[in-house]
Amino acid sequence: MSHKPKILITRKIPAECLSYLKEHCECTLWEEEGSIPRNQLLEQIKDYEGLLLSGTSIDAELLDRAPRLKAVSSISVGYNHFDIDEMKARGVIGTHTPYVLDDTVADLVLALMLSSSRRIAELDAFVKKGNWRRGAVREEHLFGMDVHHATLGIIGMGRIGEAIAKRAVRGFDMNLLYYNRSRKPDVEERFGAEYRSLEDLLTESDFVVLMTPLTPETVRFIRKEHFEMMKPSAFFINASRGQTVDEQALIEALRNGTIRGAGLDVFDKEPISPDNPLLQLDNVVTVPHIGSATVKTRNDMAMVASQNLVGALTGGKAYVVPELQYLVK
Ligand code: 8YV
Repeated sequence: MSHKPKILITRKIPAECLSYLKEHCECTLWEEEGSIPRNQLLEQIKDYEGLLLSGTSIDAELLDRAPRLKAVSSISVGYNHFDIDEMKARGVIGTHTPYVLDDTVADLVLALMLSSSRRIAELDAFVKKGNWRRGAVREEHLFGMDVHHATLGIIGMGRIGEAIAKRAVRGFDMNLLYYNRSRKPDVEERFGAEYRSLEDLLTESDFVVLMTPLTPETVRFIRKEHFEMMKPSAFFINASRGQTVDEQALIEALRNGTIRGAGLDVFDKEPISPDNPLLQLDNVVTVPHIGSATVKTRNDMAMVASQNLVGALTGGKAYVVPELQYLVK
């Protein structure tokens, strides 16, 4: 019988993913709530060739204790928790789950745009507190801002950016601007998107959506001076990673009216601290990093991640992260 690689599954996954993995691998499963605690992972990792996880840091400390490790499969599209240089140094393959979550994350971004500009969360609380009195809705201080026909600026025109563009242009007749490391002629053609410098995008947009991956180049990418370039009527939406923004600068901009509001799925520290000042602001809509969190998409991500792990360990197909693809070629 051929050798079955030993893998550690560090969090619960759907039953069909587990049975698929069991066909191909010798599986050890963390069955308690949440992910395996780091100290236990560090203790156990030495025996395993493969690791299935989400969000756990793959760094020198862990890799030093993992002499057999060949592949790490993350149930996420973002892979900022992979220390790419350390993985390269040891030839450890890292995989992620692109494509399956694009539409789900794009839906959430539209929800954040609508919710912040039409003040859904704030006015939901208003109604539930019993504050809705006759005539209240004629009062301008309760009015919101339109999404349709407004100008949307997307920073980071990857696959998710494109899915947002499609909804914004085809569904809401928005004008589309984008900033990206490289021009995207097909996006310009399909959605009438216009390329802008970061500064011009910030100055012209009614909604600014940050959709860039977190890399050493994008840490604190949006700072005080950038909020100051935005319109006082503009909304800032972030569903990428919290560390791409200077959160303190965002808080100031929201407090002093530099911008009108924000819709946030991601935060500098997650879970967010209950005393974070963002949670005191009426002009911020917050959700707990649920961009990809629908039943179908999370199941699909877990299955893609399971297939990636088997593929990476057996020389089959896998979505290896771009920086490490040379390891499998
Ligand atoms: C993940 C995400 O599910 O895919 C990503 O990069 O941010 C989410 O969709 C989350 O990181 C938990 O794994």
